[in-house]
Amino acid sequence: MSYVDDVLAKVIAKNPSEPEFHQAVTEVFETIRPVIEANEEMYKREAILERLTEPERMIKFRVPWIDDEGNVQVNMGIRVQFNNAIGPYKGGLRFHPSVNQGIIKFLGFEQIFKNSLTGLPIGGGKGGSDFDPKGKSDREIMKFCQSFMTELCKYIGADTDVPAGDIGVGGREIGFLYGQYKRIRGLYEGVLTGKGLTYGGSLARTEATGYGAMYMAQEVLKAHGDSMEGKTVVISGAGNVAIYAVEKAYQLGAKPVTCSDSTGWVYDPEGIDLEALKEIKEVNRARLTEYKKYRPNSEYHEGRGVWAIKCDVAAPCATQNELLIDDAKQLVANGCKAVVEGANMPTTLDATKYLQENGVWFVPGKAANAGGVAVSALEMSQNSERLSWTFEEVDGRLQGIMANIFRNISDAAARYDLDENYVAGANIAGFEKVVNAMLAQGVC
Ligand code: NDP
Ligand code: 2IT
Repeated sequence: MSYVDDVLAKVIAKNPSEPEFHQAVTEVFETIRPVIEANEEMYKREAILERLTEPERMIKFRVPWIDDEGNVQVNMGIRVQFNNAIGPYKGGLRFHPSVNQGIIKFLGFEQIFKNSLTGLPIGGGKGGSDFDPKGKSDREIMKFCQSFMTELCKYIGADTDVPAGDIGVGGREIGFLYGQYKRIRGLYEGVLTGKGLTYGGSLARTEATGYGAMYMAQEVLKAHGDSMEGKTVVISGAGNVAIYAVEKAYQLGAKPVTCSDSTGWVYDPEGIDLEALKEIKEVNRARLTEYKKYRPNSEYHEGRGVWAIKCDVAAPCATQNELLIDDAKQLVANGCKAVVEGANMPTTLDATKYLQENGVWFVPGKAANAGGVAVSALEMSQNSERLSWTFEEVDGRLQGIMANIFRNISDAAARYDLDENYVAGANIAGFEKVVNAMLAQGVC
């Protein structure tokens, strides 16, 4: 058995009931196989793949809090510090009832390679809780965040581990988490990113992931002699990433026509009304059923279904495994040219393969959604020098970083005769930097 297959089998056996983690590791291992096989003895001797798949540290803790009725509630909190070979652990916190150890491990594993691709000095980590923010009052959110940080603050710091937002964690939650960290640790430091602009946040961090995904779409089209101008874009999700993907799609001259949440989806043939979407989701924290009140000519459907709409570019921006094989078939049949993953691992392995085999340019999340964490790293830089850069400065750097990522993943794929396989390119380019650093630092 080859070294890659041997370690993959061990990872699956050693981490039962973690299908998402198996999926993420399988995708990376399958695509870095040529790199490993070119130097198998050395990688095996150094146990690189075993070290890469075993988190450096996992912290699990109880999060007790008291709801508005005075009842004691208990949730699980977790932080996976996966790999700090190239910088402090960096990655978001997810608050969603589906959160478990396997999901946080898959996200933390992906983050290692994504953060490497940004070209910035950040290692990989991820955390979260099975807490469900839906339907909770602001007071309850605050009490939960304070309890969560009371435990987490022992393990993080501006130079050790710097969390940020993810599903269910946005500006409101980061504010409450930051306040509690400051209070307990007595440090006013850049321990979290995605902070508010009045207390150390970076301009353009809110927009960064969605903007970055659309910059990536622009890059991949440009590489094929085309542009976003006049393109129809199908987007899933209606959260932080989706909203700013819609905004940037318009700025690039394209027309985003869909969005979705966990109850249903909207098709607006004239183009999604960005202001309505922001009001529904950012201000009112309401459901997409409200959208029709703003746009009577739009369609609202229960369940899932955005991938059935004809488009040039598809951007899954909600959650993992939301674009399935039948969706991939529909996209191909409708002439879709490019898929850029705004979410983390939104496309299943078989759907990815189908899209690639049918000539769709497929840019995986660890490259396409890296704009968020890249601007987080820029927020860390600004905090360190105690300065704030302008929106134009940060956005300009973001655009440069996305173009650089596209160049690097294209080059890495070409070096192994895997032209246009951006999944392989992203995994190889991300892997090379981390592994060089690991080898240089010895067995640790
Ligand atoms: P938000 O919480 O802001 O929005 C998530 C959106 O996806 C909501 O519309 C939500 O609907 C929908 N959604 C979430 N889970 C499910 C589910 N199980 N089934 C159906 N719909 C679901 O999160 P973000 O926009 O920040 O994150 C979206 C994706 O992007 C995630 O995969 C995240 O890991 C990834 N990402 C985020 C980054 C960031 O900077 N925020 C950076 C890089 C990647 P509802 O409200 O109904 O639950
Ligand atoms: O998946 C991700 O890259 C994020 N949720 C953002 C992480 C960060 O530290 O900004």
